[in-house]
Amino acid sequence: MIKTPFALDAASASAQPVVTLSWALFIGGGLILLLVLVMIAIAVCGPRRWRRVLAREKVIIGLGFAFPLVVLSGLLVLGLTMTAGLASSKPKPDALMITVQGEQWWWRINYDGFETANELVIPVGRPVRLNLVSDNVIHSFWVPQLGGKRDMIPGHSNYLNIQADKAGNFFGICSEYCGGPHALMQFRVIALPPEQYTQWEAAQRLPANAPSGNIATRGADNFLKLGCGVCHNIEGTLAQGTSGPDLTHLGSRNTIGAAILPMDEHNIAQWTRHADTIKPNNKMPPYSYLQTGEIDDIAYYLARLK
Ligand code: HEC
Ligand SMILES: [Cu+2]
Repeated sequence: MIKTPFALDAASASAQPVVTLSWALFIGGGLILLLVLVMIAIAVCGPRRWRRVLAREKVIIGLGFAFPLVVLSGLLVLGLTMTAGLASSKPKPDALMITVQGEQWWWRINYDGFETANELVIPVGRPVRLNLVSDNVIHSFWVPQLGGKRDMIPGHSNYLNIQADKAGNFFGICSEYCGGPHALMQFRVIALPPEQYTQWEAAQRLPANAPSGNIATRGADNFLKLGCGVCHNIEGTLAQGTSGPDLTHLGSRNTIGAAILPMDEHNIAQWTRHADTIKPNNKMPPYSYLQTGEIDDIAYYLARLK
C-alpha cells in the first residue's frame, strides 16, 4: 500500500492556519487535560489540606467558570481570525480551472480539453480553481496538506481555490461517506514545477500512443474484444466508454484504483482479475475467468499508455 503523508505538514499558505490552529488546540487541550487529571487525583486521594483548598468557592468559580470562559472566548476569536481567509471562494486572476467530479468510488478530472482520473496534476505556485461536482451522491473533496475541503453535491457546483507552494505528491481522500468502498476513494494532488506541468499537459492532450510489438497489439485487441471499452475511453481507439476512468494515458499516472495501488503492469493485471476483492463492491466487474495470458497482454498494453 501507499504511504500516507502527515496531514499536518502544510504545503500551501491556506493550509498553514489550519495546522497552527490544530497544534494550538492539541497542546492547549493536552495541558488542560493534564491539569484536570491532577486535580481529580488530588480530590480523590490528595492530602486533606489540598482538598480543602480545591473545595473553596473562589477556586470553583475561578477554575470552573472564569477560566473556561476566557480560554474558550480566546479560542473563538483566534480561530475565526486565523481561518477568515479560507472561506473566500472568489476566483483569483490567472487561476487554472479544473472540474473534479465525485464518482462512486473514484474521481473524474476534467481539464479544458482532456480527461483523467484520480490524480489532480497542478503547477506549483499558480492558483487553481476547482469546480467540484457530482451526479450521484454527496462526496467531499479533501486534501489536508493543501488546506482544501469542500463537499461535492449532486446538481450543484461548489468552488474551491487551492495552491501548492512546493512540488510534491499530496494525499487526498473522500471525507463524506458515499457508500460501498468509500474509504478506498482516495486521490493524489501532484504539484509539478511549471515547465514540467506544461510538458505533462501537452502530453495529456495527445491521443493514446499506438502500441508497438506483438504483446501490446494483442493487449489492445483483447481490450476491445472483451468489452472494456464499453466503460473506458482510450482516446484515438474504438474504446469510448465514459462510465469508468479514462485510460488514455494510464501509464503516466502513479496509482490505480483511486490511488490505492501503485501503478505497474502487475497491479493492472491483478486489478483486472480481482477488482472485486481489491476494492469490494466497486463498479468494475472482475475478470477472474479469463486466461492469465489474456490479462497479462492487456496489462502490458495499458501500462505503456504514457
Ligand atoms: C462495467 C464497466 C467496466 C468495465 C466493463 C470495465 N471496467 Fe475497468 N473500471 C470501471 C470502473 C467503474 C473503474 C473505477 C473503479 C474504482 O476505482 O472504484 C475501473 C477501473 C479500472 C482501472 C483502474 C483505472 C484507474 O485509473 O484507477 C483499470 C486499469 C481498468 N479498470 C481496466 C479494465 C479492463 C482491462 C477491463 C476489461 C477487461 C475493464 N476495466 C472493464 C468500470 C469498468
Ligand atoms: Cu466518499
